[in-house]
This record gives sequence, C-alpha cells and structure tokens, in this order.
Amino acid sequence: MNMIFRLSASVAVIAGLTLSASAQEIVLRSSDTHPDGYPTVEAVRHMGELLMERSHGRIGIEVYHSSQLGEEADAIEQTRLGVIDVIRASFGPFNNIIPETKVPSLPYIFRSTDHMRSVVDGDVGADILAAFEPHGLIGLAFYDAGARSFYTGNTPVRSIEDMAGQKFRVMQSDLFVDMVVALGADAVPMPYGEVYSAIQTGVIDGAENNPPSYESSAHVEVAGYYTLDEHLIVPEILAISKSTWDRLSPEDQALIQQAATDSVAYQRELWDAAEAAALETVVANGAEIIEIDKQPFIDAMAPVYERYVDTPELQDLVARIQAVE
Ligand code: GTR
Repeated sequence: MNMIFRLSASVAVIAGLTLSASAQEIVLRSSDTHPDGYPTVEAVRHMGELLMERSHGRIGIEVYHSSQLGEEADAIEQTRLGVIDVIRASFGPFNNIIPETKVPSLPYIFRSTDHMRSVVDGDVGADILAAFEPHGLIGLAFYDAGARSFYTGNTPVRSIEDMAGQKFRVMQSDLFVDMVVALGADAVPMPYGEVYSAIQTGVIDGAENNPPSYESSAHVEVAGYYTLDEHLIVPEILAISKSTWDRLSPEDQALIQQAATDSVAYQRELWDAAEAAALETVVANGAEIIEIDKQPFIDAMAPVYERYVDTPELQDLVARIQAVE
C-alpha cells in the first residue's frame, strides 16, 4: 500500500455532530530495518512531527520499524517501485545499483565521522544525493552510522592474520564481499535479520557493524569479540520514492525536503549518544572490545579501490572526498 491520499471529507455524523474523521490527507509509509527507539527510527518520526506541524496536520509519516515492510534490500526495491514511500537504509545495498554510492562505501574513505559529516554536508553530498534520481528515488538526507567493525563468536580478531579462515556476513554488496576477501577472510552476503541465527548455528563466524547495531540486534550474545578496526564509515540515506514524489505538489515537496534536512541534526545527536551507550552496554554484557593496529587493514584495501573506483567520475569523487578537510 503506497502513499495514501485521504479525503478530509470523510466525516462521521454522531448525534447531530459532524466530526472530521481525519484531517490528514497524505500519509507516507516509511521503512527501517532497526527496532523502535533506534536513532534512525526516531529521526524519521521527528521528521514526521515537523511535517505534521508545518502542514497543519495535512501530511504525516507512518514509520514501520524492525523490517516490518521487508528486509532492507527488498524494501529498497519496493520503494523504487513506489510500493513503500520512504526508506532509511545504509548505502551498502545500493552499491550494485547506483555507482556513486560505492564511493562513500569504500573502506577507510572517511578519516573520521567528522570528515564524513563535512563531506555529506557539502557539494559532494549534494551530488551523491542527486545520483539516486535516475534509479527511482529522491535522496533527501544523509544520516550517520558511525564506524563498522568486525565481530566474531569463537576466534577473536587481534591482528589481520586472525581474519584468515573466518567467514563474515556482509550487506548485499559486491564491494563488501571483496573487502572481506582482501582481508584474507570469506564473505557471505545475507539480510540483516538472518545474521543472529547464522552465527548461532555456525553458518558464519561473525559479521561487521557499528556498536548500536551490534547491540540492538543482540549479535553481541552470539559473537562477543568486537575488534575496533573501523573499516567502514558508511553513511545512510533517507530517500523518498520518485513515484510518490512526482505526485506531490512543489509546495509539499519543499515541506518534505525541509523536514528531512531538519531531522539530520536530531539524528546526529541521538546517534552520538547511542554510540557511546552501546559500547558500554555490550561490555557490561560480557563483550570484549579489542583495540587493533588498523594500518594493515588500510593497506589491504588497495585492490578494492582499484576494482570499484573504475570510472573517471568515481575517481574524481574519491579525490573530492579526500580533499575535504
Ligand atoms: C546497520 C544499518 C542498516 C543495515 C544494517 C546491516 O548499521 O543501519 O541500515 O544496513 O547495518 O548491516 O544490514
């Protein structure tokens, strides 16, 4: 069921009183893989509140969390088709579809979260958002996802040599498969919702994610060694289906864009708090956080850059990102 245009003419007559059943005319259905309360879920809710207020109750967002509308890669497809209106997702599952998304998904491309924020807030970010449109999506904003690191259940990764012989789940992106292979390990692309039992049953040895996801997915219960190699600072996208967008008036499009832009500061604030809290919680639950020399991991990424930065346009994007202070 896609964007619902509700007629405010729907009325109920009760004992001579005429009540407007709903003043809300446009309800946007939004998908997120994360559970209720996660920073991205709360930020899209906040965006919905801003929209309700600014549209005087005419436009709202219904946030479907916990993959209720499907696992991320499927939800992205549904959004491109206009079945879902809004999607909040990692850049990873877009890598095989939208070439420009490969660049912010490259391992160690960003020097820090601050560097990533400066890049996405500037003209490089605007160009990357614009790259979604030919693929059925309007990129509205970037959200934060901190840094992703590897975690394992049986064999802790204390140096790059410990990667050998281990099998890691990655997001559905060829780039991430090759990233893991370049580190000497095996990779299995798999939906997020299948990772817990895959580790538990020994189908895989571990996975990789940021601390809030590691904690909220409960993967920490089955993989207690978290190695701070921080190979990916991959941002997240908030996008609206182009088919939904094209049915909105320019005024409503502007309201939606502004509310999305305004939700970014809120998401970052929630993110920073969640990241600090998650590390504390996982340690309290028995996880071991392993500090590691990142340099061998960084050095191993050269073939991944060679293979995936495969056009002059993408090379230019890499150079522009590296040039941002
Ligand atoms: C999370 C990200 C999700 C999803 C998940 C995964 O960090 O926020 O959108 O991509 O990782 O690994 O599938």
